[in-house]
Amino acid sequence: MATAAHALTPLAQLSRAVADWVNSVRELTQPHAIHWCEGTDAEARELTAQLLRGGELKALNPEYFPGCYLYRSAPSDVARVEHLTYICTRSQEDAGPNNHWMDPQQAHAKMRELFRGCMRGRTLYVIPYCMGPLDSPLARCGVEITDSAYVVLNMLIMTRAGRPALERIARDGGFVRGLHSVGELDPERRFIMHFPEELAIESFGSGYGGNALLGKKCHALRIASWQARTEGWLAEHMLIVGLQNPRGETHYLACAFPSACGKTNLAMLIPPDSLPGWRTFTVGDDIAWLHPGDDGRLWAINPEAGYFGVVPGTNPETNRNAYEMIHRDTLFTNVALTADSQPWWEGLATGKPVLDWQGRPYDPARGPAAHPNSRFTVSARRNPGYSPHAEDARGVPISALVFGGRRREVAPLVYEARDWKHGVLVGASLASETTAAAVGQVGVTRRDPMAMQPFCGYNFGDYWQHWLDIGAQLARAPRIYHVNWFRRDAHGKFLWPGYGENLRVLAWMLERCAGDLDTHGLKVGADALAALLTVDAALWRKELAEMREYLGRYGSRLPAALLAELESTEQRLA
Ligand code: OXD
Ligand code: MN
Repeated sequence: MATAAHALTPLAQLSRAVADWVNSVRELTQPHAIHWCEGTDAEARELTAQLLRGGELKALNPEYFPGCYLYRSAPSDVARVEHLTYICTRSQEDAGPNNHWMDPQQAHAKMRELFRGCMRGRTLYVIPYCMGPLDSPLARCGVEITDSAYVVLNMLIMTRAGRPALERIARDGGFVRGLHSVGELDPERRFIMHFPEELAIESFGSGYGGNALLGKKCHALRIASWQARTEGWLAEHMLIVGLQNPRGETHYLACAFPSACGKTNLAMLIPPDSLPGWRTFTVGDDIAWLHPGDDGRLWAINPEAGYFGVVPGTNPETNRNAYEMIHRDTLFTNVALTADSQPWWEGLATGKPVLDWQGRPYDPARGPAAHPNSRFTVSARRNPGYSPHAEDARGVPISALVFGGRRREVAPLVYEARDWKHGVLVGASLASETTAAAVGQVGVTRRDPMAMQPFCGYNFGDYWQHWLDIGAQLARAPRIYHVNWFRRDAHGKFLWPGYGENLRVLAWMLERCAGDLDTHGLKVGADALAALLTVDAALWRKELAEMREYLGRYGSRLPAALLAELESTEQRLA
């Protein structure tokens, strides 16, 4: 940096609004010190050293994993907690049947009691951050206050955090206020509250991922979805990937899948040898902010700057780029360890765990060595496939939107929606088997419209209407598809190889006018392919009946156009 540190305005003086808020939080929480995050590498090194001294971080084998650390969360704090996550709007109807709701005054009162004095003896960290490229008009800023240095380290990777973000806040004025404390990590005193009308988040009692890194799910999805409706855009649980065909043309796809259904792998997909001439580029792996452009197309930015990915299953075959990326400058949470301090997880062909994710001698009788929801946090810039347009201020133009769930049956490998309106119905019909990303039973099928069930900050009825309104503005709307990589045969075996081969399906979408799915060199039998593409009319009639029942829950908030779309689909199937 050209400017000497002493010449810089102290962070606490950059924005009056932020400083006033920090002061009021200081009075409430009573920390012994306040640290304003500059966002420099030196600061990250200092915080890392401090956590190493305190034993909260463990350095991994520097020969094979330079700059990598292991963090172990409390065993009762390993996933998002949807049952403790609330949307606090003045009217319960605005939160909708898709959210847990609490009256904002009651929620503030409850949280005030939890936060009162909770940072005694601790440091209060102020993290100004920007979601999206710092110079992008589509980006939005926030400030997270937390008492966890581990959270700070994650936020420094996952967002554009520090002085430049605070400078932007000082210029723009508005920011999302996120207050977080790990509290006592007591599941009985854990709440993740959102106040969309106030652009505020209050999270207490968890230090884990989406509950604590407030820029991610809390801000970039729940609060942003509300903000997006007010401002005329969409905040979605979607990866963004660029595909370059052998003719050298690049198209971008945004794909919505529920948690732990392979978004990170798809975002970093490497073309199989059987599809020569194709290249792929990652723009984002989890969240897309989509804006109608002046040219009638839909443009997308990735609000995040890093990946908070599920570790188990990551290997050179499933995701070579992620596998290589996480060998340097990566924060691991809840993985196992080998005898020579290398991280270990299920799905690795080499190495042997000696300590499990809780630091106990590994005993297979106690379950997997790495927690199924163990994570890596790594900067997007370390991705060898990072798109040269990922930092473009106006984003990238989207040619197709893809919805997908984890379904053993019903949903075929791929189908295309007839138009935008039908596509909204397809997205609204998304259902998927639950995974370890959230606390609760794994493997039960649940409705997960647009993969946003845990993340939409308002009534789904209003949200679908907003989708319909956005579509009406787009002269060149993306086509909409549905995929299912997870269909199984009668013996429970996956029918589709997935991973790199998924490119065939994406390529088909982009080249659809030109012909059939390219199956050249694909090791999938004709019968399996037929099974993958079947639409069983009886199963579908059942599916539509369930869908009608589900949509009915939204009562008067359900857009009439969506119901009409369902009815015409029913008629086509009859
Ligand atoms: C995530 C999730 O962590 O969706 O991305 O749970
Ligand atoms: Mn996600």
